[in-house]
Amino acid sequence: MPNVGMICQPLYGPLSKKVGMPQKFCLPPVAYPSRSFGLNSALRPRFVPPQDNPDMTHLSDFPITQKWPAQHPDRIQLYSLPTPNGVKVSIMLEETGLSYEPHLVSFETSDQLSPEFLSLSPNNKIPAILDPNGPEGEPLALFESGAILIYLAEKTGKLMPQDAAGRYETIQWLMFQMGGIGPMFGQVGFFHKFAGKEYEDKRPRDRYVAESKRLLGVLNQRLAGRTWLMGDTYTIADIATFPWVRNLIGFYEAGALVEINNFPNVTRALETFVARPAVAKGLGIPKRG
Ligand SMILES: N[C@@H](CCC(=O)N[C@@H](CS)C(=O)NCC(=O)O)C(=O)O
Repeated sequence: MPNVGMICQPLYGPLSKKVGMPQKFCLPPVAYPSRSFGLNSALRPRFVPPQDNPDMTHLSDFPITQKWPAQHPDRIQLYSLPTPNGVKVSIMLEETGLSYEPHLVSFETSDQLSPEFLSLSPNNKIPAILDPNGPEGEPLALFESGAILIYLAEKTGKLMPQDAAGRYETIQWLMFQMGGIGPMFGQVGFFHKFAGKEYEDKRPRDRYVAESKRLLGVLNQRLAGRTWLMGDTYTIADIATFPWVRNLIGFYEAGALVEINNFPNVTRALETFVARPAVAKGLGIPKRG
């Protein structure tokens, strides 16, 4: 590694004095590989082809399989419900053609709070997966839809650009959905359609509606002259985003409230999205009981 010296950052504010830290802290420089590090590089997790991995069916060590037994332990196990977060993963699985076995996690019977589900998804939220054939051929359990989408994209080499810059840009829009669109639209649902609609004080509802409109404006601008968030390339960022737009207008019945007609690029992309066969199929998986 070339000696470029230490990287020093000044520490600001009274905290640095209070905790007795030096006014500057220094780190050795990080050596980044000079070549590009897209999905094709050595940093990509190594996946073993299923036919070369006879040991991959040992799912019984995972307590979740006691409540939801695997009929096909060689397939990816999906624990979900067709909500906007849940369908991201069923749509992704349909789009990639991976074989999987869906299991319904019913909120009516509080399945998400069962010890078996919590053993895999400690935040008691769907979706979650268990892949018998994860990196290095070992089983991999995952929760958080964004993490699952990235994982499945890397596993298959699909729905994510192969070049490093395109990959990070896709992740950027994925995070925009995870941190903005999902949480804000969800609050609109609560205050407009569910328990929060009884609240006399409309300020919380109006705050989330205003923020959702702002986010729709950002999406609309990004989609101007682009078919998808990444241009001509359909990616996991679209799979994360459009189920939420569909839900806002459909299930939450908030289309008029957010003045969805002001965002024609968003509605046009939504129409293209729902017309995809894999999307139409994934939207209904797992089947509700
Ligand atoms: N950030 C999480 C959010 C998942 C989430 O909120 N899931 C909801 C359904 S859409 C859930 O499982 N709710 C059950 C509960 O809160 O008890 C993700 O994207 O996976």
